[in-house]
Amino acid sequence: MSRLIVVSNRVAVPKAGQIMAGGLAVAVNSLFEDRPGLWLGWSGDIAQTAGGFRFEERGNTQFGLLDLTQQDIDQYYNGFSNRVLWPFLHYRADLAEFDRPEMEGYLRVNRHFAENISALLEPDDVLWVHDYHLIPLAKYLRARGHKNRIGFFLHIPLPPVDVLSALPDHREIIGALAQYDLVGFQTASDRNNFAGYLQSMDATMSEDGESFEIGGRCVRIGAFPISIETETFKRYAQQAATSRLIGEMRKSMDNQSLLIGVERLDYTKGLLERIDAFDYFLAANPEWHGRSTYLQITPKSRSSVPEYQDMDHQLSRRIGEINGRFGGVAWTPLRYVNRSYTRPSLAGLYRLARVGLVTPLRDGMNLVAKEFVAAQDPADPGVLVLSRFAGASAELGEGALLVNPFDRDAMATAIAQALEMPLAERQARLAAMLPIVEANDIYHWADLFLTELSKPLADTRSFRRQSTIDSFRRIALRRPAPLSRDNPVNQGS
Ligand code: GDG
Repeated sequence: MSRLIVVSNRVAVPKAGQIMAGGLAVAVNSLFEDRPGLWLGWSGDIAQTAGGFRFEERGNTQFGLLDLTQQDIDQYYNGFSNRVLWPFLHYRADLAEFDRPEMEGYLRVNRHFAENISALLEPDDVLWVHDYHLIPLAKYLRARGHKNRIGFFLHIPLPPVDVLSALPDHREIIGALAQYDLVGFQTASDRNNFAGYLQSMDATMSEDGESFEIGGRCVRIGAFPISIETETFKRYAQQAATSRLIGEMRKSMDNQSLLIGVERLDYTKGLLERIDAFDYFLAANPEWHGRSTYLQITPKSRSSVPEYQDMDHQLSRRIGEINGRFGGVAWTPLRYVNRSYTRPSLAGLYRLARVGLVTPLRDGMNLVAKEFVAAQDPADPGVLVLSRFAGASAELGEGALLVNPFDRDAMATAIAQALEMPLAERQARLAAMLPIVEANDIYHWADLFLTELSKPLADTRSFRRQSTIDSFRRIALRRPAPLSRDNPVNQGS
């Protein structure tokens, strides 16, 4: 069997006795149980000169870690990846701080990755590259003559061509995705945005609309909604009932209804907007004073970036105002916690909650939404209040209370509706969501992507150029089909 090489910006090497970090790490390790493989990425360390890979082994998995220089980190990671691509791809071109030397640094680090990977590559290795930090990697590997099967998965959204075309040098960055054999997105909408982008670059399209020919290469695109370790999460949530942390939390709640939010401090997550909505909710619903508590868990992230520091200050100030205005000696409406909890503890807290608040302004998928669903007790489930701009809404829209995170009044109303929702409706809503998260777990997701990546490429002789109007009509007319092993990609086909 051919070797699988996973490449991502950071690599999660588990420490002895540590619970696996979750998500991608769990999926990758499970893939390596069946086939030989390597996981490559930045070590997280800073060196005087950018180095080559050093290897470590844990169980079945071999990790290749590469150091970067301070300049690399400033330009490639903090600069172009986090200050340009992150806001742009989350539809926030207004927040991007484009700087050409930083873009050059981004390309340089990608070339450095490619040089070092090139030295390891066997002709039948299959590569799976992850996320926006490494978009041009395939281009540099192709330039070195590698014809390997290479797939890419974008964990964050992809906006429409109008937004993408405002990114300076977008052809060099976004256009480089066409060097992969398969590009996977979180939702059909992201996928369709990329189809629109390729067509704006005069690509020709296959009859089925799944593959494109551009610059003499064929690229296939598809939607592969990422998921979680559903069964593990369910088990954690059930077992947490007896844990000390959950016991203490329950005691401190004194029969109040718990609302919970869990996310990194990031402007895309809509935290300030949600806190405002909670303010509106408290103002409009005095009967819930003393009967509900909102717990917001927000481990700090990217704290060296000034925008994130500002957001932290604003958030702390708003929360202080709300607690000062509505709280009393025996009741704090909003508990704000900046530390990280273990996944079993998070699962227990989700299960304790009557309402899960997941209201990003824009999000690739949002795994918290799926974790909240998996953690619920079907006999007495909580309600998921979910932003329509989270990728997860494409799958969970039937059962969640969908909200527009820019509409504070409507969010406040949804919070009240969730708190007051009768048991039968809560159960029906969970029943609409849980089977989806059970059927498409993280293992299924990885399997679907790799199965698709191993398929033969389409024959480009039948491809034709379509007017943008024609192709958008075709894409818009597609009906979502249920996700299954037989129909792995293109929920919109
Ligand atoms: C990117 C995309 C996409 C949070 N606090 C703690 C903790 N977490 C865990 C959550 C969840 C994960 O972090 C966050 O995942 P999200 O999907 O919500 O968001 P991003 O970090 O922005 O991830 C996103 C994802 O990639 C996957 O493709 O869904 O759209 O932006 O698992 O539980 N985990 C622990 N303690 C915490 O305090 N252990």
